[in-house]
Order: sequence, then structure tokens, then C-alpha cells
Amino acid sequence: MSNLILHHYPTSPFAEKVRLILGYKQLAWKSVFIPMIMPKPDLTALTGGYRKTPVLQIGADIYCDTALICDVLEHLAPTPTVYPDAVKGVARIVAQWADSALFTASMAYNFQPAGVAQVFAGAPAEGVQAFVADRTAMRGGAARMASGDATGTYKSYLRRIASMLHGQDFLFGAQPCVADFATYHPLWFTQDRTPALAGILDATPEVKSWMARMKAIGHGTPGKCSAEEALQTARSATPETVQGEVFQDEHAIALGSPVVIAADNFGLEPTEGELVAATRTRFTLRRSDERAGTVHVHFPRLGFTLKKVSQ
Ligand SMILES: N[C@@H](CCC(=O)N[C@@H](CS)C(=O)NCC(=O)O)C(=O)O
Repeated sequence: MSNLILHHYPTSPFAEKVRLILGYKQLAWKSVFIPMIMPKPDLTALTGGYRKTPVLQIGADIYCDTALICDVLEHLAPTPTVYPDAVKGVARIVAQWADSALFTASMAYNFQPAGVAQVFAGAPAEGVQAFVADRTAMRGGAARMASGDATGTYKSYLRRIASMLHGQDFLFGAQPCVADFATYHPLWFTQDRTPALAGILDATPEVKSWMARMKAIGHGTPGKCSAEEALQTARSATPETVQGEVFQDEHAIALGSPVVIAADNFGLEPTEGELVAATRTRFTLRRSDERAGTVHVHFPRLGFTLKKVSQ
């Protein structure tokens, strides 16, 4: 029986990145569907505030952000690797570009009126308004990239991806790596969720063939799990002790201090707890919750801020 629980919803692009890596590594996993907008009380009982999608739970350990989730899955199932030695650095850098610049341009393109009409077909007007208000608040009130700017940017990026695929099946060779999974998910949204706008992919047939190869990887076969069962799993488990070098101090904040961690842009909901580790690559907080019990919540250093709570 699997102990991996993914908290996600079907239309989430970042969740699609993780679902495919779970499929690629043939890891068994359980699926908990979470709401697309706030409030998400069952999720935030586990995370302490972080509300983005997806979140990975293993017992009483809660992993936020797909960059960290990829590292955790790699550790659990090193073969097949998503970080081949020869391209480890560049694959992570391309993945970071895809998760930020490519994702922003693609989603601004996808959410022009014809895309919105498809994504929300059949949904009540209040549901659409609630979604728009939620995402506008997450962007701190800033507008999305204008659709003309997004279209031009997306087309340029698609041509660059096509040239990387020249003469090879995946971005860095014969096998997919983390860069493929990160580049794929915003394009998947265009193709699967806003097919009225998917004609933009026709100018780059190499990209379309690569997308078919990525889609064929699949998600494996997830088992079902309710939010209540996931909370019960956390309550009855003990968080893992963080292994290895647990303290690289860059903030002059001692282990054991009360701290707050938040994303450094878009969706700044903070998580508060006791700092139990600050490794080279991640932060771990311990917190207790009435419904989740005592959990460790893990964040990558990249993309997150750490601050001491003044008492
Ligand atoms: N850096 C985050 C980004 C995750 C993200 O922005 N996910 C989107 C969904 S694809 C999100 O959280 N949207 C708001 C929500 O689901 O509440 C990661 O890699 O996990």
C-alpha cells in the first residue's frame, strides 16, 4: 500500500508535472482532491497556511512546491532519474524557467476569453467570479500579462523548445528529465483544457510529437483517499527526523526559533512553526494542529523567504 498522498485537483498544471513523474517512476500513490480556490481548510490544517497546488504528504511529513516534491520522489525512486548527471544543473535551470516565465506566458495566453469560456463551460457565473477574485488576490491585485504580449512570448518560447527537440526525443536526450516535466505542464493546459486555443502548437510539430510522448507516460494508477483519511494518517504518524547536515545558517536564525515561511511571489500565505532544519536546499518547520497532529512542513529554499517571528 502506498504512503504517498498527493493533494491536488485535475486541472492543475503543476499537479500534472508531479502526476507524470509519479507515473514515470512507477510509484504507487493516493489522490486527494482539494478545492481550486480558498478556503482549503483540510489542506491548510496540514500545511499551516501554504495553499498552492499540489502538496505531497508522506505520513506526518508535508512537502510544499513541486521543485521540492521532485527531489523527494527522486530520493524515493532514483531510477529512472529525472536529474541525469550530465545535465543536472542545466535541467534544473530550464525547469525553473519553465515553472516561471513559460508558465506565466502560457497561462496568460490560455486565460484569454476563448480559453476562459472552455475552462468554465457550464460553471455558474458566481464560480467564475470567485476564481478570478481568488487568483487576482494571489497576484497581489496585479493584472495578468496582456494577451497580445502573452501570445508573442508563448510563440517565441515554443520555437525555442522545438529547437531543443531537434534530433532527439526529449529536451536533453533520449529520456525525459525534470526539464521535460516542467516544460510540459503549461503546454498540457493549452492542449487539454483550452483546445480552442491549441492551434498555437501547430507551428511547432516537434513540440506536438514530444507532447504525445510525455502524455503517454501516464500517471500510474492512483488510489483514492479522502481528506479526512489523509488527516488521520498525519495524526497517527510521527514526522521523520531530518537526515544529514541540518543547519546552513544564512539568516542568523537558530534552530528551535519560531519562524514564518512564505513564497517570495504569487500566493504569499505564510506558514508558522519551529525551525527544525535549514539544509543546503530546504527548510523544515514543526507545527501542531488540532486536526493534523504534529507535522513537519518542508519548503525549498529557492522561491521562499524565512523570517523570525518576533515575540
Ligand atoms: N512554485 C509552485 C507553484 C504552484 C502553483 O502555482 N500552482 C497553482 C496551480 S497549478 C496554484 O497553486 N494555484 C492556486 C491554487 O491552486 O490554489 C510549485 O512549483 O508547486
